[in-house]
Amino acid sequence: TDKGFIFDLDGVVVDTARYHYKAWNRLATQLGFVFTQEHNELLKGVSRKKSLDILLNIGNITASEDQKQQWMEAKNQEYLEYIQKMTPDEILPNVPYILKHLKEEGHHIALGSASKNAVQILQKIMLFDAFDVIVDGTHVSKAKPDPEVFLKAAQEMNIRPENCVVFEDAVAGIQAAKAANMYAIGIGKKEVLIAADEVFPDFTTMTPQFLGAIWNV
Ligand code: B16
Ligand code: MG
Repeated sequence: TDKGFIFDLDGVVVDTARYHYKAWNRLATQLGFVFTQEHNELLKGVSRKKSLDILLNIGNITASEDQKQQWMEAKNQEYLEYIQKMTPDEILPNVPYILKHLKEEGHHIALGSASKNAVQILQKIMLFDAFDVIVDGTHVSKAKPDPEVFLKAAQEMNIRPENCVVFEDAVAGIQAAKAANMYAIGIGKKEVLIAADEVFPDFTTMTPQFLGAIWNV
């Protein structure tokens, strides 16, 4: 068909936010300040570099670019240790069913993630082959809320942006999807993802009927 479905990774396909949190939290502790779960919300969907800047801002810390690079590398090393241990059990509920359904309907399926570790994660959870196109943090120069990642995915699927649906858990990701002129489905809380066209708490309440009706309303 001429429809494309773009999935964010962290927070949509898997819950890696808790691993990001553990790794950032270790850094914050080393630097001598408290980094809460609420603070971690600000990092969702945001690039590694931007995440560090937000974290340092919370701790009121300034640092040289060299120092920041070192901290980012240390954080990522720890994060990689967590994701090495991931298994397909960590795929969020109903995601495989929705992917299978969309494929059976002949739709195009893409990954649109800010993460530079996306391919490794997909391999660990055995979902690498489920995506026709993968656009991640290694392919883009502008992070969400810039639409680059999603526009690139649409282009590679050869589908017009207005015929694409994006599944996103982050505010910055919903903004990126809307800036790309796509239909944005939020995964999370309505109060948080206010700019989304529709919000579901997770994939368990999303039906094939709903997805099929998006372009007929
Ligand atoms: P990495 P997504 C994003 O992935 C995460 O939500 C965000 O918390 C993280 O900082 C970013 O990836 C970069 O990740 O350090 O692995 O390159 O939600 O866009 O799939
Ligand atoms: Mg996300």
